[in-house]
Amino acid sequence: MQGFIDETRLEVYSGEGGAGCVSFRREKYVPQGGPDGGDGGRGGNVVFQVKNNLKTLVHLNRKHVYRAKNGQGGMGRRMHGKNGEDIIIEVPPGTIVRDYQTSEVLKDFSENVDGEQWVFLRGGNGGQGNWHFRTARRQTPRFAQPGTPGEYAEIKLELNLIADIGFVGFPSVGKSSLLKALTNANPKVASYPFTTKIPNLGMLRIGEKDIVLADIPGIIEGASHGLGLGFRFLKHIARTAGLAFMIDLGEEDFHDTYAKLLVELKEYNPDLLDKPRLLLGTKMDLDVAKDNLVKLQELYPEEHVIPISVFSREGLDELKMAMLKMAHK
Ligand SMILES: Nc1nc2c(ncn2[C@@H]2O[C@H](COP(=O)(O)OP(=O)(O)OP(=O)(O)O)[C@@H](O)[C@H]2O)c(=O)[nH]1
Ligand SMILES: [Mg+2]
Repeated sequence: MQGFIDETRLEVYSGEGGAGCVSFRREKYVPQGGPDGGDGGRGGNVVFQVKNNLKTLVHLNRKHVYRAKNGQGGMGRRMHGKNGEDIIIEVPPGTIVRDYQTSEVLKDFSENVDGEQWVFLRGGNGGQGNWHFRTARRQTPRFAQPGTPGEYAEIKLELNLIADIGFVGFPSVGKSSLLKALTNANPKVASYPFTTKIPNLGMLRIGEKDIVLADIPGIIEGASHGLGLGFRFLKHIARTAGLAFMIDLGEEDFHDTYAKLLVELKEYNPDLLDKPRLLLGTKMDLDVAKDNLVKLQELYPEEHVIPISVFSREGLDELKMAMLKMAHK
């Protein structure tokens, strides 16, 4: 879905190099051992890695500061300090990294392979230990080299979102309520039709995976010919992996809703009917809904109806799993 951008600001630090060590060999019967201070370890790098199972930047929304580890100082007996661990920041394909202040593009992960890494900031170098500084005239160097500092950057990550699953339904079936219940989005919900005027996107995290859900304005009969609002936004569901059709089972006249929705979508673009789809019966907390669910299932024995209620949260886990399967098939 073009025009929907997920973005987040990060501060990243690579690690400092560890200091070189000042040390002299100490052994029994060797009163004046030579210098044996080892080198410091390299500081950790700031590395980005592309992960195909990520679809959004939500996983980076809570923490904004990322630091690689510093290198360890050198030690006696010419022992090297350990290199500082890199910090690896995972991003979905399509992420763009910009300088926060200037907006200059630093990296574009559009053409990427799963697992591809990019070293953004290098860690500082470790300092050399004092044994490097031994010369004929200077047998006991009492100094070593410090590590070099790490680097810092303030950046902005951006991602153009494409919805995985679009909600399709008449006005007031509870599309926005469902988006609100499942994701970080906060769309307006109200009991009158056409509450939603432009599409809303929300991100649902299930374990390690993200799914982008799109709530579009309600569709009515004649939408494909321009009636109502939904029509203008049908193009936004053209690139989704699947559709969730929603039927309000709290309503008495739900019987032909599904057929009407299919007609409107087909008239608009027949390809939409080739997408995998789910059929949801909504508002199951209402008394009439139980009977209506049985009737809906009788009307469409070939469809697997998932009964849900945003109020009681019935069916939401089953729905999440079904959407996950659809989006990451
Ligand atoms: N009883 C019951 N009411 C619900 C449920 N989900 C939503 N509603 C109510 O249904 C009404 C419409 O909800 P919305 O989420 O705004 O519906 P929508 O499909 O986004 O409507 P439009 O944006 O107008 O197309 C609101 O009054 C909600 O409180 C539910 O699970 N149970
Ligand atoms: Mg709505």
